[in-house]
Amino acid sequence: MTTIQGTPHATQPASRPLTRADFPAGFQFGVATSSFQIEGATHEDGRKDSIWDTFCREPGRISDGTSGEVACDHYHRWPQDLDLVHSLGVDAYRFSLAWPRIQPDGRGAVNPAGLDFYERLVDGMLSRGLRPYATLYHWDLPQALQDVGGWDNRDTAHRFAEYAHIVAARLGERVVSYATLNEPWCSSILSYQLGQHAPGLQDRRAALSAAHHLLLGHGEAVRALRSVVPGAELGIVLNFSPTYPATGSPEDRAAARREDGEFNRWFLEPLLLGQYPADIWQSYGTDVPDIHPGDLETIRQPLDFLGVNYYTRGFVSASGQKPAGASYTQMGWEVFPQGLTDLLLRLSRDYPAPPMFVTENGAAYPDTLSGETVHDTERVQYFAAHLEAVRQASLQGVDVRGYFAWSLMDNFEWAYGYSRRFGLVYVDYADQTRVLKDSGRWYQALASSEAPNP
Ligand code: IFM
Repeated sequence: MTTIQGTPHATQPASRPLTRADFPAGFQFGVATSSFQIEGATHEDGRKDSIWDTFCREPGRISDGTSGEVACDHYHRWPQDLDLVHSLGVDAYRFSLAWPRIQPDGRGAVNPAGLDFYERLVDGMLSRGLRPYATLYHWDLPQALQDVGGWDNRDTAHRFAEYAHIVAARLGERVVSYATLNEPWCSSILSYQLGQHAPGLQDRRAALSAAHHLLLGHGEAVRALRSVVPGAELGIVLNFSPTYPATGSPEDRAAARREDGEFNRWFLEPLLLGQYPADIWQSYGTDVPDIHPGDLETIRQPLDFLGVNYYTRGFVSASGQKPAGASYTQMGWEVFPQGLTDLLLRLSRDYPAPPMFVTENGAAYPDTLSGETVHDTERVQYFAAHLEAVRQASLQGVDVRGYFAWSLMDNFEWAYGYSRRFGLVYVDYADQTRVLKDSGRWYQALASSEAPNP
């Protein structure tokens, strides 16, 4: 495998607005959300605490001091929210299920009200002609499992497979696509080593153990799901940050290779190759996870799709150099659409990758409501450039089958609380009004354009 380098030509934006005809027949346009970020109703109908409820109660963890208690109140407003998704003209809705609604203690007894909620939601999608793309774990682990070690405890992998089985047994193939995990880098490294996400630990050994158990849980869940929903598409969603050395110096190249290994290859290679990257394994010394015989075979399950979340690249410089002329979103993330083309090309050329979906891509900017809308020109440009980047990859032969904008609406942005807005739809948290932004109208025009002939 080679460290990614920029392809020689910058992405040329199309001179006219993109339409469906610019993408392959059957290409899915969608929008994405996750349970904890939008649902609220954290203690209704039998749901118990997740690690994020606990984390939000710890002083200083969330920058604006808020929590997911109400969020977008989607638990109560889901019919209107699905109407909104439908009004965008998209094909698909990517959502996640809250494990603590379904198994409030993370094991054993199932809470029927939790399953009922997601069944209504899925049926609500189908009745509106929307294809349900479910994610089983988007970070809201039942607190009861954290109390016995969370993902650092190998048993959590088995509990996750059991939970996946319960969900699929109820929702079946009405859900067309099941992703096991969303962004395991975040639920391990960011959460157990960097301390920025729940449970807020700073322990590299625990983080690598959590990462291994997440991947193991993924493999066990895929096996369980295959037996219950053989016709559904099964996969996993990873967040990628392709790394680019600032210069051709050996120091920058080595640093970029290392960052690529820790961020991207550490998760990708066990899944697709059945092994951890040897260079990074060695560099982790005694912090490496305890691997049992058969674990890597379990982790490397045949997949129907790989979900690719892309927001920005890593620009790696041993001397702290910054990219020239770069622009940044409110997250401080560089806007670099070319990275998405490069990433998709690399995944399809260097790995035995299954068909891919861009399962998240989007940008936070400081929106202001102006009259009946939000003029979020920068977000429109961000989406246009990244969709163009997807088109470029597709033109170069990458099997990319869909794109999900992050996010349907503004929501709880984890450690940033409500201070970062990613939505196509503006949410006024004071009264839960939803207002379509210019970016929402832009995406609607694309999704509503005429589809190419199959
Ligand atoms: O909001 C998150 C989402 O939950 C996971 N991927 C990145 C998004 C933006 O930070």
